[in-house]
Amino acid sequence: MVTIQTTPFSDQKPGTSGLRKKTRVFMQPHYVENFVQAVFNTVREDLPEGFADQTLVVGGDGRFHNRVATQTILRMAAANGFGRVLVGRDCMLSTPAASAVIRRRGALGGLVLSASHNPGGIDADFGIKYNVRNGGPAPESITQRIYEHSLKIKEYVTLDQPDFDLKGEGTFRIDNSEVVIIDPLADYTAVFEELFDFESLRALFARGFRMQFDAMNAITGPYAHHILEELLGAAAGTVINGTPLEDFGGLHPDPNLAHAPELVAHMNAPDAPDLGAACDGDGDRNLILGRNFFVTPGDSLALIAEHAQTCIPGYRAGLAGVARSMPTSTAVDRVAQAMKVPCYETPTGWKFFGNLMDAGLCTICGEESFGTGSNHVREKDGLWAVLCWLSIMAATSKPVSEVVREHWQRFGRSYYQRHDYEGLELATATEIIEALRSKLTTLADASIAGSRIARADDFSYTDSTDGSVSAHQGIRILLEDGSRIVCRLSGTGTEGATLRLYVERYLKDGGEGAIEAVLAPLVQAAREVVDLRARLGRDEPTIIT
Ligand code: VG1
Ligand code: CO
Repeated sequence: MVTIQTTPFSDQKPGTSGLRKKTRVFMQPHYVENFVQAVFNTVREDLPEGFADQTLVVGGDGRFHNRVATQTILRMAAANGFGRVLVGRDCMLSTPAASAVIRRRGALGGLVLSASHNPGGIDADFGIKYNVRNGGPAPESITQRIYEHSLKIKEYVTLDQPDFDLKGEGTFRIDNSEVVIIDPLADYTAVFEELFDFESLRALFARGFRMQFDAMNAITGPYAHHILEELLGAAAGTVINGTPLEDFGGLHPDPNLAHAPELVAHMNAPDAPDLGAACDGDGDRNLILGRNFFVTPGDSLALIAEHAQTCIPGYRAGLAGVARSMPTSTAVDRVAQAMKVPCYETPTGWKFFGNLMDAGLCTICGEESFGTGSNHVREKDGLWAVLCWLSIMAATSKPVSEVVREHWQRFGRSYYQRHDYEGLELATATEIIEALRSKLTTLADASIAGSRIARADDFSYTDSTDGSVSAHQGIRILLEDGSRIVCRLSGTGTEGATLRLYVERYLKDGGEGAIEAVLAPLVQAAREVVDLRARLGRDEPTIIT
């Protein structure tokens, strides 16, 4: 065991989902080590008896630097005295699989190496997030303490020993620690077998149901090959881009209409399969497509909540409640109302759902950013959403588009878009938000896009389970006709700033309106309120999802 002297880095403050930086930043000497030691120092404050009886889970999405960082963490975990470290074979674990392992093995927590939907490679992005005992992302109270530790770190401990061979399962013993290499698929698959009716899903594929799943050259490839093709009998070739690559083959592993063009083209072709789906770099996001039909994340969340009890055995007892992040469309609110269960509105980022789930208040939750999940783990879960949709297909025998249209007929439709303005100067983006914030009181009496503003505020969230408050979570402008404009800055980027503008208009019109036309007045109003042209010299976003 060796103790290494180090000096702090000033920028190790976790954002929406862990610490995310350019890969080369993480490759600086001591950078990973400092952050990991800051995590251990934080966690140890709450564990007077130390780490000897504790288990740590380690794995990542296979991107560039994943393997190097994993070896560093294994050496440090052993040197810090962890009794057991569970590491995914070849360093692999998707984010929801890591959550499943932490929960099923009673681990203290886990380190997940990923920058999620951000591109990978030496000139792209890398990240580390710490998950706690419930399997979910560390809450803000802990990430703040990690940051404080990172600012005063003086040394870390590690082992003077060569790399572990992580290619096959097995156990290494070092003094009082053991490093156990686990099958990254096993715990996750076991969770799915408890939740879903594999028999009926197998029968669905046996009836000739066809799907295409795009793993985007990222971590879900092996999981999808195993679960969809091997266990459920989907045809060989169902999974495309199914081998995890360190740079995702140059793809941007963000499953949306812009970044999954191969899948979209396939689903719009004359011989399109029944269902199309894709997941992001670390396997927690999902895109759901029907033939020539895009299911928005807000609608997907609402539909899964609507059908879970009748279509999926794991939810047969009903839902305790649902939750969505504040900018996410209100479609799920109406389902909750019909089901007479509570609907919680949280800030952006999965870490806020965990407390609600631990307290038994919420079963299914989601975000507009292509994330859906439930209390089976404490992360959003891309393949879970895919199996939910397969379950809906198996139970209803209707095409995706028809299921969604029936939902719109019954509940009305939230026409919804997110407009991202990427690559802004941080100062400019901050000024935009501050200017908007200072306008809030005057906005209260105004009318925009043909409706009066009912309320304009800066979203602040009080966690009902522990009373913690998270302020400044995005500016909301709520109109009397139910439309909403939301504006906030991204907390996952690695250079400059990204401004996100979310627009939603609710209509009980059967859902057949053209989305651009329906949203045009609101988009126009949003751009004017935020004053985009004056501040950016442009008002067209970089990407619309
Ligand atoms: C984005 C999304 C948010 C999501 C987060 C992590 O955060 O908006 O909904 O939870 O990414 O997703 P931000 O702060 O950039 O808006 V993942 O799949 O990248 O971990
Ligand atoms: Co992700």
